[in-house]
Amino acid sequence: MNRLDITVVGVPLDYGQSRRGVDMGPSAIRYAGAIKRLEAIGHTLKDEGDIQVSAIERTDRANTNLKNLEEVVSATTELAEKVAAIVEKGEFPLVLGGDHSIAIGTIAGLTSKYKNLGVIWYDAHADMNTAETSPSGNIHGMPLAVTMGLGHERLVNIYKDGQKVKPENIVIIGARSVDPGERALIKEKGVKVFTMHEIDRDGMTSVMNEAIEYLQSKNLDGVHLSLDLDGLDPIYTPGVGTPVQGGISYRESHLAMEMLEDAGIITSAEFVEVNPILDEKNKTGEVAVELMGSLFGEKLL
Ligand code: NNH
Ligand code: MN
Ligand code: MN
Ligand code: MN
Repeated sequence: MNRLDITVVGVPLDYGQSRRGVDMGPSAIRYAGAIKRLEAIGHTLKDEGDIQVSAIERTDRANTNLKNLEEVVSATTELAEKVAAIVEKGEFPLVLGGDHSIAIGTIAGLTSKYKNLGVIWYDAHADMNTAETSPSGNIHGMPLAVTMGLGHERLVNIYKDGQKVKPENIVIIGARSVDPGERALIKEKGVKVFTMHEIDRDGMTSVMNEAIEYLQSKNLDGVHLSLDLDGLDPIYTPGVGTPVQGGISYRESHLAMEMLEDAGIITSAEFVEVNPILDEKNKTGEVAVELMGSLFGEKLL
């Protein structure tokens, strides 16, 4: 891989879901050695520390069923500005979560540079709920809908008004827990989804080749990887808030990262939903860092 100037930003946000603790994700990932690991490959790393997130929940609730809307809006707005500044300098943003609602900010900020952005959503879930379809009110189940311009206006209009990514530029990999409203939206918008069924049936090699060819046919100027650690099977990544059995294996995930690296298409990345309180001795943080190694070009020989 080309040597990159990678800028790391942590987002200790856990207001996008109900289980506290994922705010410690950035620390866990740093503790597992992310910075040194990527430096050893030959990249130049700069760690900008964490976005400020209040540890105190606000009590002046907005009139909505979305949980902690104000906290999510303020953190993702700050993150979007930070990510925009990073890409404007020609650096590669690597964002550490925090729950998956942070993707709203990451992707919004990326649009300051990328006018036809692609997104790979590596996740057990589709994260395409809106306030109307959400079974939980948790904003971490909504970021992909928001990115397509659907959902609460406060979220949709972060950094810039409206849609940030075209539905046909999105690929979901690893889905196995999809809510009824999400299923309808996937069909209506024509989002490309590789569920566990396709991974089992065709194998990860075939799925990744197809995903990469699909994105390469879209004339994109960048591709963001949004990797939710719950995309993997919980036997490998137990430290996540909403584990779903029957997930992507550790080896398949390494292969997927290596194939993305070979294709050379990824221009930004985020690793989310690492919850050290639910984890077993930082196993999930360590898997995140190992996958970063493969994504950023670590070679065995
Ligand atoms: N689909 C459910 C919801 O919207 C669960 C989402 N949980 C996630 N998404 N971890 O990645 O509440
Ligand atoms: Mn997710
Ligand atoms: Mn998920
Ligand atoms: Mn490997």
